[in-house]
Amino acid sequence: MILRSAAASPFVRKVRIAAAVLGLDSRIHIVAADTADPNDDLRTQNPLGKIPTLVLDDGAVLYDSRVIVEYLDHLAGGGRIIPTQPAAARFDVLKLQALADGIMDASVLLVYETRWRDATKHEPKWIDLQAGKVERALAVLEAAPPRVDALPHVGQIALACALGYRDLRFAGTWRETHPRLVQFLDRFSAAVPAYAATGPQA
Ligand SMILES: N[C@@H](CCC(=O)N[C@@H](CS)C(=O)NCC(=O)O)C(=O)O
Repeated sequence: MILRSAAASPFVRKVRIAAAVLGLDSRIHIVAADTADPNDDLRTQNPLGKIPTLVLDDGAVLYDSRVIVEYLDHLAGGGRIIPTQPAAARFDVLKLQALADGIMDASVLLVYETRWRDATKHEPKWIDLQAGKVERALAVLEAAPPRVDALPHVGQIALACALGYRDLRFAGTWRETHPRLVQFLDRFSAAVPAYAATGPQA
């Protein structure tokens, strides 16, 4: 399988950690994609031109990290990093993934504001809207941080990637005010070697 990727993408990192903890990483070949390049064949593989995009061995394509992690979990037998039962546990995990993905989405949009728009055209109200999502989500998570399991579920993986992206692009400012999330990430990083192995500098 081929994973269209970029080293800094937190969504790609989520997929790579999921593949590693499921023992599937050796079956995935990482191929860099340039989402800004109209000639990159990423846009024929995924009309949205987004990463992660996974090209399967038979040429079929899956995209969106949530779909890809669901597929990887299925390949590994199912119910490994996305619980199937009890339903309450399943939806808690999926909700945590959605919250962490939301932090990543808002953070990526903030990065794009500086990448794609001239400084004179930055829109403070829109920046505040995105920053508020991150702030509120981090506050909710700080109040009740998830535990860390030896085989992490996809919610824990996504949260680690969201925090890692805040470290990379926002100078880790979240650390000062979220000590319980710092502890979560320290524990996650110690329990899941794939976290360090998939970092942007790795
Ligand atoms: N919901 C998507 C989000 C993926 C995403 O936003 N990826 C970014 C890179 S971190 C991207 O491809 N950006 C290029 C674009 O939006 O055109 C997922 O979970 O895979």
